[in-house]
Amino acid sequence: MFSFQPSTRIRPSPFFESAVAEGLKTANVYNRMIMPTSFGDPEGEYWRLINGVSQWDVGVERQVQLKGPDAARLAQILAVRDLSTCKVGQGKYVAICDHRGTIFNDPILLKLADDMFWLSIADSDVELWARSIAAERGLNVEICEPDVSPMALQGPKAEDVLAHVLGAWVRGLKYFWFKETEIDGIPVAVQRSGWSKQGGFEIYLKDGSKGTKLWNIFKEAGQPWGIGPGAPATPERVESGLVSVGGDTDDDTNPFEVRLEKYVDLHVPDDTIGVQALRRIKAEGVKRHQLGIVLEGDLPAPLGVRREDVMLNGTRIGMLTNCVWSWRMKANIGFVLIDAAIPVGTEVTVARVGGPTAGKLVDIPFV
Ligand code: THG
Repeated sequence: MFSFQPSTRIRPSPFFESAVAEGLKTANVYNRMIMPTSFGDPEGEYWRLINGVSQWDVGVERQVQLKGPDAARLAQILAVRDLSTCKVGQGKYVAICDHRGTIFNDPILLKLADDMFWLSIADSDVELWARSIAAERGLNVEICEPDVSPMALQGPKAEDVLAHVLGAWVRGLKYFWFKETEIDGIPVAVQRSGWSKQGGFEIYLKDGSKGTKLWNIFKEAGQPWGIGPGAPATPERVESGLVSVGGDTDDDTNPFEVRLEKYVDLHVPDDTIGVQALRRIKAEGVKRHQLGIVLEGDLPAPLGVRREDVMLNGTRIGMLTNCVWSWRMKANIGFVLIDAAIPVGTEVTVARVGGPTAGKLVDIPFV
């Protein structure tokens, strides 16, 4: 019997005990934290997200807080998206690139005040990066990880549950906008967001000692709508075309290659990290693109721990970066990152662990 070795290096979220109480069966590591991934019924959890409401411990979406006179300047130096029009109370999806234009994180940026931001990060150390950049550029800004942990309610019924707990005002919240409030005395920020395309909200808990209490408030309030535990669902996010930076990208991937061009503003100031490289890349032409693939075969054959080669007429044209069984499409689907000259509709072969498998390139999103 295998069990987990407790460690100060791998942090459970404030909702972890609730996830265990709900029957947590599998988990992963993300941002050096435990990320719940399944409660034993992946298909049931998938349909609950598509048709109902699912409750997720996404405390692994750690926050990096920028505060002080130069906070807005630092945010714009870190993100290759024009933030000049971002209002207090608004969130924006941003790409963070290195000096070569390689994307290594894609946070949601929340503007809490003119001099205070949170970066709700994907899986890499943005706090370390932000501290280094701020020091090197002599900026007057304090960088820390606040005591803030997101929990998500996702699915078409999420809004009803939230309105029941908080009031009808949540129905008027615009995409990525948020409001700071309290739930039964628990301080939170509530945002219309979440890593699915089924609609929903994230509740950013601002007091880590109240995780179980907050979880149970929504667990109980959601009973009439059939709420149950879940987690960011790979089949849904692949069908919907959401990118997983670090999963679907490698150490050389720029935002253009993975369909994030609309979140890149090449006119941001020259001191934004990566923008000069991205202007060059854009002028020279992007060499790879991300497409969907539908594979032959009627049994689930998920990608293991390695990406697989995509072949055309015996030549490697790129890689399969994820693959998952889609219950709606009844096929293995995935994303490929391949030579930009190869178009949708092309029949390719993937060098799968189980043997060569035929597949057809398609547009994203799938559904
Ligand atoms: N919520 C919060 N933090 C997060 C995530 C989240 N941090 C990590 C990770 N997810 C960041 N990545 C994404 C990727 C995509 C989206 C959100 C966060 C997303 N994209 C929509 C799309 O691509 O269609 C909409 C983007 C837009 O149009 O502005 O939602 O989920 N707190």
